Amino acid sequence: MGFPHNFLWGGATAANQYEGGYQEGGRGLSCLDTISAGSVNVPRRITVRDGNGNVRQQSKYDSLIGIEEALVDDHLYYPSHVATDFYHHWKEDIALFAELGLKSFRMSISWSRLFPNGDETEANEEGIRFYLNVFRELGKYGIEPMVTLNHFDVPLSLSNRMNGWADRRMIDYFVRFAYTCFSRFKGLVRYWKTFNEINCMNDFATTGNKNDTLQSRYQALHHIFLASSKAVQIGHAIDPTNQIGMMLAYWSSYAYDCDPKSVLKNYESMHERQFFADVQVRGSYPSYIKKLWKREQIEIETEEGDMRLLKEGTVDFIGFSYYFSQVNKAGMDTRIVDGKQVEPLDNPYLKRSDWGWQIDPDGLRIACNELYDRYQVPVFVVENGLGAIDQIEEDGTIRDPYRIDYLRQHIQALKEAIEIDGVPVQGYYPWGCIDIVSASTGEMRKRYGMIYVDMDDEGNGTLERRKKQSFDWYRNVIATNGEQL
Ligand code: BGP
Repeated sequence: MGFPHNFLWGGATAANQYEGGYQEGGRGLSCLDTISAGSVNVPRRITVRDGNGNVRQQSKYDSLIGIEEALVDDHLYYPSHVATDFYHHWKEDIALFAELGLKSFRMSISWSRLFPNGDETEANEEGIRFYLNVFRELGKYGIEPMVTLNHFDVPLSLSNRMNGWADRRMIDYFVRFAYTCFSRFKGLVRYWKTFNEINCMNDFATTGNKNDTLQSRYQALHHIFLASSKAVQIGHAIDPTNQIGMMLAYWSSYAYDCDPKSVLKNYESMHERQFFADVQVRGSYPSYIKKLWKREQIEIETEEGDMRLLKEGTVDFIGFSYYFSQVNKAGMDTRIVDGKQVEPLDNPYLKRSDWGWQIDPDGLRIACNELYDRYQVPVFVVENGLGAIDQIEEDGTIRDPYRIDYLRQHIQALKEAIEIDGVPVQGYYPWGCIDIVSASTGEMRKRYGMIYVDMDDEGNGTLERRKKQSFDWYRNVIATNGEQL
């Protein structure tokens, strides 16, 4: 009963939102380094040089066609540059994770820290040393690293020179990067994921592709799928004990009413998520996507051996993020963009977070079941949490009962997925176990952590770390293996 004895109680982060040190240790720029902050209502902006040589900022939703390059303007503030500075605080932070009792810690590797321009033949040794230090320090405390090779983090040079993942040469560059990680960190890391939220990799920020046609997006995705499959094969060959997974942004979705048209719409909306796992777990392109390509006159350029590679390079597990659920109604455009529905439709049974995300713990249990029923591989919840504004009280404490409530209800739902439904969930990683920059808005005030970091939305702050009330609560959850929530 309850959680298995070897359950991985974790915490999750990503280099582009946490690491900082953007110009230190020989690191090159990544696409995200060119994107400044926004807010819940104002989209983040990219700094670009256009065909006439003018430097300006534009919304990340505007077309980048005709843009010569994306760049960094030294007068502007970019949240990824310092982020919450894991680069200089790793020892202190890992000690705090150990005190919290984490069994596992999820982080990502900055591609441009190991390969500053993305296509060098030798890795940057200073970058390798940084991650070796981190993994050894985690090992010292018995904390198992869960490493995402690529969390929305493409070297800028590859975007400016060859349009990122739209170019097939990216496969070889990524495979060299993956090979370097598997071989240099062998024995220190056993759990890997190839690409974060692969179903969200559809814009410049996440792929380096400045061409936003559907044709180009699916072509880039084909390259990403192949790169992932090759990385899985290489990772298994280097160390057969490696567990290498995919990572999906998941949300449960419901038909708003029993109008069969709404039910059908909901069913179709599930394909938008399943497509990615169908390729990465089952190993081939599903029929509904081939039909969609036909309708949209999309022709994917492939080479001989591509389909075999997809079949042979399937993943060992599914990691997924889960924050909210969604409802679909016939006749309404209910797509999800940056965590928000295009036409927000309230589910009358649920409340929304301050950032409009519909809170739904039972949806997590449903998600676990949907994924395991269809794919029959172990699942890991590698992101879950509540983005909220925290206040420091006069006595210096930070009380975050709202975050505790959210986590408690979701862990309870997870327990039911394991205990009642028999889903082999192997780990749970609250997102941003320490405060980090928000991906969608670039804000600091949208905090997820159990450890507060003194930093504001303009990049001012001492970076001092401070435990929140949720720190003690989660420590007890881990210590009792989820018995005391
Ligand atoms: C996921 C990403 C993370 C993360 C999280 C929370 O989409 O994998 O990088 O940030 O969502 O989103 P946000 O930071 O926008 O609140």
